[in-house]
Amino acid sequence: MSDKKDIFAGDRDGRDEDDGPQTGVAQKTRTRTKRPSMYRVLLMNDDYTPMEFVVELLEQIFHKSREEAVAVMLNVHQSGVGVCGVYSFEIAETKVAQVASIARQHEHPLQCTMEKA
Ligand code: TYC
Repeated sequence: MSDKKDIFAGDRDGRDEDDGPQTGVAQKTRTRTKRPSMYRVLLMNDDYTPMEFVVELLEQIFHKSREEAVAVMLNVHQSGVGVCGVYSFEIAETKVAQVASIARQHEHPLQCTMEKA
């Protein structure tokens, strides 16, 4: 090597070496995931909607077996209200809207609502 001064002496890789401690606050952000709130979808009794219509709706929209659908329908018929299922907000909202739409198409007064579980 020549006698010129080597300006990179001791720091060829550019990494922090012995210039004292690196300072700062070590930070790590924690992403908090929340479980979604759940909602009960409720069916109301009325005097006009046919039992068979309610049973078919419970099979089609709420994926109940025939036996479960009959049991839920009879429970609503006898007690005035019953739970069709428990879902996340968006799914519950969609089910309520589907029931309202089908009931309206058939001109039945069937009412369906949702409440926080
Ligand atoms: N009460 C209705 C009838 O006697 C049947 C019915 C059941 C209606 C459940 C609505 O959510 C309901 N035809």
